[in-house]
Amino acid sequence: MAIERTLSIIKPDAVAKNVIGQIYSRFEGAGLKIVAARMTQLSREQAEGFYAAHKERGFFKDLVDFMVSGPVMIQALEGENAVAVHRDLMGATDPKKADKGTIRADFADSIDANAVHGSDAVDAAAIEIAYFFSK
Ligand code: RTP
Ligand code: MG
Repeated sequence: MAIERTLSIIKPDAVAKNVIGQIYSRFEGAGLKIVAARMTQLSREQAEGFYAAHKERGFFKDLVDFMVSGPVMIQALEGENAVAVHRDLMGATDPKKADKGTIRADFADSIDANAVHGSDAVDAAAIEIAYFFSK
């Protein structure tokens, strides 16, 4: 089994709902270790840069507007198969389609306000972790 790192963001909706601790408990319960963490308010430039891969998508402006709408909690998580373990904890992008018991099913309201971000691959995770944290 590979020890991986992944980048997690608790988005403004979930921070506003005061469920950071409940989400952290799920990470810890799944064997993911929080190896770096920072609460911050993203600037538009930071949010646009972070989601640059989605720049041409119709939802890009809504996504950036949402990500700068309030503070976010950003963390790097480490553990066996961390990328996939974290994606499984998150559930599907659209909370209406997310499995019961996932973070998005339990805490998210819509495909825009969907509680959490998680890297989708190990190489993307390395880039995303470096975007927010120094070595
Ligand atoms: P994330 O990057 O935030 O972890 O989410 P994801 O991988 O599950 O979804 P992704 O395709 O990377 O999309 C990034 C975020 O954009 C919003 N989105 N809106 N209206 C739409 O069709 C739509 N599709 C995606 C979501 O908030 C999603 O988390
Ligand atoms: Mg994504």
